[in-house]
Amino acid sequence: MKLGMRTVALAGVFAVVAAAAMAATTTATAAAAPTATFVKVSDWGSGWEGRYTITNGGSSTLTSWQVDFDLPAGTSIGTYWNALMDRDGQRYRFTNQHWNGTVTPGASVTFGFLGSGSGNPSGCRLNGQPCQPTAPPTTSPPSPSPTTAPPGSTPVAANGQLRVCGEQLCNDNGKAIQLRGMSTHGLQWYANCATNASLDVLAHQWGADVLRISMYIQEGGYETDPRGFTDLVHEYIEMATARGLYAIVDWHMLTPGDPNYNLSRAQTFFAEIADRHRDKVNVLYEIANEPNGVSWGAVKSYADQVIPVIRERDPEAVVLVGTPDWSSLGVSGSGGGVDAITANPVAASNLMYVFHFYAASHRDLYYNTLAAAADQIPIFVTEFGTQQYTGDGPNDFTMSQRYLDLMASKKISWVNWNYSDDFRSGAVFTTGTCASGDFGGTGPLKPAGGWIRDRMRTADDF
Ligand code: IDC
Repeated sequence: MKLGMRTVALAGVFAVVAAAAMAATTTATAAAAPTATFVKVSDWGSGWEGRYTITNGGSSTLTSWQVDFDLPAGTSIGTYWNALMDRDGQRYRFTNQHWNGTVTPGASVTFGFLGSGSGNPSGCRLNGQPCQPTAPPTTSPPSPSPTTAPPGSTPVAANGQLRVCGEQLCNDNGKAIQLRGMSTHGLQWYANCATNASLDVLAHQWGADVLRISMYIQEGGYETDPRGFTDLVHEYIEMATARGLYAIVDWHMLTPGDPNYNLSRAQTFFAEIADRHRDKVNVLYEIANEPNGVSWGAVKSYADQVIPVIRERDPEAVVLVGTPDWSSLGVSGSGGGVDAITANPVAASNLMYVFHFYAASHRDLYYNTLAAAADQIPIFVTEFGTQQYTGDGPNDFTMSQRYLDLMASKKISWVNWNYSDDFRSGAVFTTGTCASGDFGGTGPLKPAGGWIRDRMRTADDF
């Protein structure tokens, strides 16, 4: 009897050891070749975030990779990052970006995307071979544990489609958030400062959440080549998207100051932008950079004619409306101030009003205006500088820090002017940086660049 029990017990031990040995064998077999493993990281009903991790279990280095899979009808992919995407019907193909194609033995890379609909990928192939060479386990799939957690989740992956909730900007889960980022300089002058290399630095070293794509209309901008500038903006939206950044499409009207002067151009431009990018969750539309010399009524009339063009195509996206007197909410001139806006607001949801300031010039007057207005209307600071309103002259970091503290406490999103190597003090890079193509670290930064980079690198509260 005792012996019998002992035998049973030993048999039990043997069974466990055998199972462990088999598991080890399975793992060893699975590890012999590169694999691609899919995890649905989160699912919010109408959509989800998916990630593939490619692990090189083989003994030779992969120099490129390509993952193909099917999605069922009704399920599609919008935003994606850390890969390039192609699509043939419901068959999707992701290939490496130039910076993550090499996977040494034992290493892994991850790319991700946001899906809508409820289906899952199937028929996965990695470089033409099944993504999982061995039969998938019959037990429940591994839960998304620390090993599958995102190495470098992006701002868009974390927040999804933004909306305006009360006076705040909210993410997909209804949490009020603050975005921080940089504006390009005018694309007609400094497109060479916003490249794949510089945007990698902005996304991965600076920790930016948002890129403002600043397309002037006059001064050699859009009006001189509508097709060329529209294509350039498409390209920048894709570049921001590939890095999981939000993209503000800035209709950078400045001179003349009446936005109605460019009304039909704006309608043409935004129709195409919204058509092309309607399935992305990361595009914000800034329809008038800095109205000036006009009343709030003129700006509102313009907004009333541009917003429907966007909404017809991209119903949910956040729209940003410039305000009188160079987007000062009217404080610096005769535009009528915040009261003119609250008395006659734009009748559209997911809409925010734009405020710009240059700390060394605008000081307490603008600070107090911003502090008061933020409790009354949704505000997005799409442009500010730590220097004078010329974008030049000495920095006032003390005053700038007060503004930043205010914006942090009220979760007002901000974008700093500007990500270029223009000679003025407000351009973050020293002259010649963009031609050199070496944007990393703090070496190429002017004082304003180093200061703003430090403030962007602190953790986001998403
Ligand atoms: C300035 C640029 C400068 C350029 C000028 C052209 O720094 O190189 O020659 O525009 O108009 C704004 C504007 C922004 C200005 C910036 C600094 O939105 O276009 O950039 N500024 O003057 N509003 C307040 C300041």
